[in-house]
Amino acid sequence: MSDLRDILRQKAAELGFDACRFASAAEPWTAGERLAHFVEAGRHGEMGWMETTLERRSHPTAMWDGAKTAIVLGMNYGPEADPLPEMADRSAGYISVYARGDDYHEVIKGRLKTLAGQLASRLNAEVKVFVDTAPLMEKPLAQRAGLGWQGKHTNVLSRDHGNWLFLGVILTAAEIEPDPAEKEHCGSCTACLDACPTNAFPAPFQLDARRCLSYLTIEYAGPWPVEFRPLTGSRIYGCDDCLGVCPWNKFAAASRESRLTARAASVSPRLADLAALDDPSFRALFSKSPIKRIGRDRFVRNVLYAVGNSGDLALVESAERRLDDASPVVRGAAVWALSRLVSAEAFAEKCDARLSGEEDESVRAEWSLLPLREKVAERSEVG
Ligand code: B12
Ligand code: SF4
Ligand code: SF4
Repeated sequence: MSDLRDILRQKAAELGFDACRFASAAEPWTAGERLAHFVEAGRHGEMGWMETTLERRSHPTAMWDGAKTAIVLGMNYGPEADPLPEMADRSAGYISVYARGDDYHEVIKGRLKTLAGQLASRLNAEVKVFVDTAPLMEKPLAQRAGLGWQGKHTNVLSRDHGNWLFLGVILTAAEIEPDPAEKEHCGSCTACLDACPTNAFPAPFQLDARRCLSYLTIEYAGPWPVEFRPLTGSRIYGCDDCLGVCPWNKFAAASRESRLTARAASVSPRLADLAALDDPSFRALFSKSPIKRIGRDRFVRNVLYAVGNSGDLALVESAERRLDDASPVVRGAAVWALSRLVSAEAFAEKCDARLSGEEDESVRAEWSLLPLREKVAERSEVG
């Protein structure tokens, strides 16, 4: 069987994967109980699909009772340079590294299928492929296969590749000899916990997704709780802070996969341009990108929160134009952005007249956020 493993590793490398390791899919684990605790505590927020698939998600055999072996693949999406300093430019948006090229689901899935086809033809055994969207806990499987370990930020990192790794899994009914599991190598380091802008880690190795900017920018549909809006800074899609500060990135290299290479439009795009996107121009700009999935309204909402954090008065007009947007979540975010950029008097002049014509409850609520009005008033008193 070790011949088969070598053949698959070789084939995986030819397909552009940077790691290919094997684990038992049938042995019990504690990850399912931890997932149940995560959901019981409400840490999944509005990702209701985690709750509805909880049972099937708890262990590979709960989803497919024939699963014997997991083949875990890693693909390096490392950037050319440390991306975090890009956030110093507050008039530009920050898009997380994983979303700067083509959608990784599309890049990886076809190759997993090719690899699974090779396996099936050699073993005459059933195979299934997974990347991200199935009810399968990919990270604990990756650790069990020895691909890396779940760091204190909960993501899988590796001694060979650092933090910028996508995961994909092939489950098979064939028994294949497993690789040794990886141990945890975080030691006394707390860099990721300390770097998190929203304090999203209730404890090391645990995340409260409700506080995570990746969740808020991508998964959360409505107006954000106000406390998180200033904390997002210029992050408009995903967040890389906890990954980017990890010392193990000194072993990371730039991705060799051209489809994952950053597009020019995804590195420091101007907020003024993004705030002006309508649906067709959003779709055209982010064609084949994972960003397309969240839709124009949610994306422009994020852009307007970043506009409100920019301190750039040249962006006042961009926010003001969105006060009449067809989408309530965009109008609400425009109100918030203006309240941060202009004086209380200017805010009243630009916005108050519109309140009487506003029918959407959530947008009206933006005006009635007392702390917001008080803060605006306070700032104009000071300044
Ligand atoms: C839901 C989800 C999210 C949610 C929740 C994230 C999370 N940490 O769970 C949100 C939207 C926030 C998110 C964000 C991101 N995600 Co995401 N996400 C997923 C998804 C679909 C499921 C993950 C899951 O099951 N979460 C549930 C929790 C309970 O799982 P967990 O964190 O693994 O829980 C473990 C720990 O909490 C630990 N634990 C709990 N208690 C205790 C106590 C002790 C003492 C110890 C030691 C451990 C421990 O044990 C649990 C079980 O292993 C996976 C794909 C998949 N199908 O697996 C991708 C996935 C995890 N995401 C991925 C990525 C890239 C990201 C982002 C980096 C994207 C970005 N740049 O914005 C961020 C990272 C944020 C972060 N710090 O985690 C990659 C990660 C790849 C990797 N190398 O790990 C995955 C695997 C997708 C993929 N196929 O590549 N994601
Ligand atoms: S992705 Fe950002 S907000 Fe989420 S846990 Fe990491 S540092 Fe915190
Ligand atoms: S930053 Fe430190 S604690 Fe966090 S994952 Fe990396 S090594 Fe572990």
